Amino acid sequence: MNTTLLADIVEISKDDPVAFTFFTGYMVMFAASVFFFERSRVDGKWKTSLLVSGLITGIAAVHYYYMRDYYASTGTNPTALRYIDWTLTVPLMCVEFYLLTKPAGAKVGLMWKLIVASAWMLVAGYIGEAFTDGTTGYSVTWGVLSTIGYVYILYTAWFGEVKQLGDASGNPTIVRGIKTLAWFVLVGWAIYPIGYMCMPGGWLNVGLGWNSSNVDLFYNIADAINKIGFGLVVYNIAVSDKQPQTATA
Ligand SMILES: *C/C=C(C)/C=C/C=C(C)/C=C/C1=C(C)CCCC1(C)C
Repeated sequence: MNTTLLADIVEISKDDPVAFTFFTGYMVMFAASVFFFERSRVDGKWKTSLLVSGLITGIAAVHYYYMRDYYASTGTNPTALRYIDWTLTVPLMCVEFYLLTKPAGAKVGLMWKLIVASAWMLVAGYIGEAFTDGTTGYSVTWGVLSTIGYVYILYTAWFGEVKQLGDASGNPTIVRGIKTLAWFVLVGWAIYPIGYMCMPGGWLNVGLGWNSSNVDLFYNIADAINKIGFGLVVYNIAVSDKQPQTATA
């Protein structure tokens, strides 16, 4: 197998919306990173959170750079690059939850539980995509296993430790911000399993005839919404928080 990266891009075909989203995705991730890295508008205690937001979109930008070329030259899903990107960026989103709840007493264990759940979700998803035999049984089994990790993060953000510590902070800006992030996890992250189900054997593939090129369409749109959206929520918390700097920051 040829793993070198990769031929020059000649053109984007006008009937290839997937290629279009790869190129746009790269550029918006890049632009968002510049925005988040410029941290002079926020208080000292929020600078780390903004840095992490910029790292999330920055890591994504680099992967999109390679994924768009991969897609443009092969026309196939850049599954490995996709999952390498997620394996780095989703744990960093878990770090954001930890940083937001740390002033209210979050322990580092909370961060690790979320990271382990996200790793579980992604490893199962990767096995489900990369090694699929095209059967529904295979696709659904690994999809369901992956969903266990997803539901754990969802629960923690909506009802569990993240929600409780947010409330305990007594800071309305943080309570509202965590609520918004929880909505992102519920609605924005739910786009990914929709993409997954377009894989051979997946329910949307079998049921509606959606195919592998839809996978990247869903993933690219979801990434832009979630990675930039998450960062903007954190940015918004940082600029609207009027509470004095805490000792833990
Ligand atoms: C920046 C990247 C993000 C936020 C990626 C999130 C990915 C998911 C929430 C993926 C979830 C999946 C399932 C819940 C089941 C099917 C397999 C996955 C991995 C697509």
